[in-house]
Amino acid sequence: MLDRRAFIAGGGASLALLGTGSQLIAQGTTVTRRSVRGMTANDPDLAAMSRAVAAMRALPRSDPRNWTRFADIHRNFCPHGNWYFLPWHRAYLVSFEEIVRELSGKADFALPYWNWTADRAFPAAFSAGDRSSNPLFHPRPGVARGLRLADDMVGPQVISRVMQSPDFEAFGSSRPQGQDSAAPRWQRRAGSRTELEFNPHDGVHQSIGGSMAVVDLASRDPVFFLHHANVDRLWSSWNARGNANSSEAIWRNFAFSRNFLAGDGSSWDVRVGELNSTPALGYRYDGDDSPFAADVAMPVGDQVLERLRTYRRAVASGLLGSTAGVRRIDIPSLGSVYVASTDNGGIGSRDKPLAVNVPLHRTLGEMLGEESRLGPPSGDATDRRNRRYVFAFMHDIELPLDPTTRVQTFVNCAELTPQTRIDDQSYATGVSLFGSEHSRHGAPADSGGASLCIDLSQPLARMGQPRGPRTDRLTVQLLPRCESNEAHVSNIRPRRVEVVVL
Ligand SMILES: [Cu+2]
Repeated sequence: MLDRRAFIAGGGASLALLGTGSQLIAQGTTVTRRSVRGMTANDPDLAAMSRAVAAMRALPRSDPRNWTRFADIHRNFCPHGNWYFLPWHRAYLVSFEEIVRELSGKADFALPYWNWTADRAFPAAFSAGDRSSNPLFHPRPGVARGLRLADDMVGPQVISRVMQSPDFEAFGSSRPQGQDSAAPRWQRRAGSRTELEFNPHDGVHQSIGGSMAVVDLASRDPVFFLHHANVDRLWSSWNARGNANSSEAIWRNFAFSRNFLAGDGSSWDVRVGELNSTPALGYRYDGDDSPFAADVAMPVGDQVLERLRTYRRAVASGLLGSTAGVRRIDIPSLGSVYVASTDNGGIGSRDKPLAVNVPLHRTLGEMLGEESRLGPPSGDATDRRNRRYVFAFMHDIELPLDPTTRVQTFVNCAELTPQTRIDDQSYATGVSLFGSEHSRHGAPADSGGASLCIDLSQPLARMGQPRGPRTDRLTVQLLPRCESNEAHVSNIRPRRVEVVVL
């Protein structure tokens, strides 16, 4: 991997990466991104960010660092719902940090982050005053209504579930369907959105509202960068726990060309493989190692990773197709992976949850073996070897017209009604829908339908699986919630539901 400092020594085209203002970085300093919690408005990093945002707003349109033009980079290039989501946004933050260094004169500027799990209230420095007195201010309907981020979106349980994702594509959203090369056209095609993205990431965007709730405008709100710094911090923290990023060439070799800027406004091209680790990019996070240490165990064992690799290879090779039914992939000495798929014509709405029955033709106990355990790994070696996962993929989703709809997902709930609460043992998680306008209007026309990957292991384990009720099907249930007076704007329909028993 290339080190940012190595670029300097190497010279050549990559020199542009640093711009001219970052003397401290050039000398090998790693800056520390700190939590915004407790920072006062005159904190040196916040003050530098504030100065730079004001300067970017004052730049003419002819300068690519002009605030609106810099925000348009997000509109024009950002990937969501696929495995470029994390590296692309990491590079966008680095680009912003470089510009702030250049324009604020604070050469060791480090972007603060907003740890919404620990700090549910909106960062005060961003909501104080008004547009004329505070460059970090922005109109935010959600904040004006008294933002309260729910446990179900950003709470410790959600974050530890995210941190227990077994591999990179289960953690940071998966590869676009059918991707067969690292050609630029794959950048914004649809893969499957996983919980880090569809729950805390999408949910916080949506909850803040205003620009933040719309992909095309999101980064016009300065808090965008603190929100994404926390997403980026969770990625770095997942790695620090011993989880590896994807080793696939079509991920690592993918180039973001002519997307980003160096501090001086020249173009900065970067490959995904260069965005793998934060120290190589000149920064780290404070308290990197201990945000959720108490309830997060070790990474899964090699057996689980081998099952996942086999499954992903089968998907990539087109082996699984998309016809309804159950398919089995046998793995020498590791048993079998099952993929059960069904088409769906039903629609779920606020008043009437959707239940999709996915026939398995045998019980989960028969698929998994009685020795197996579902859900996240503990430190025990046998336990890690026998650890299994059940994922539900919802493909080609027709999304609700009201993008503020939040979709609660359940599995095998005996009596799901609009009154069912999320402390029910069958509850899996909640889905927010940032970027649904892109999926609906097809901003990149060929991006494919939205797709979600939901981990059912925890609710199924709570319900006693694999030894529990001997049912030969799984019922995946969706309950949209929205405030609108008209129920139909919450309508959701996944055209295909796939259950993967790993
Ligand atoms: Cu975002």
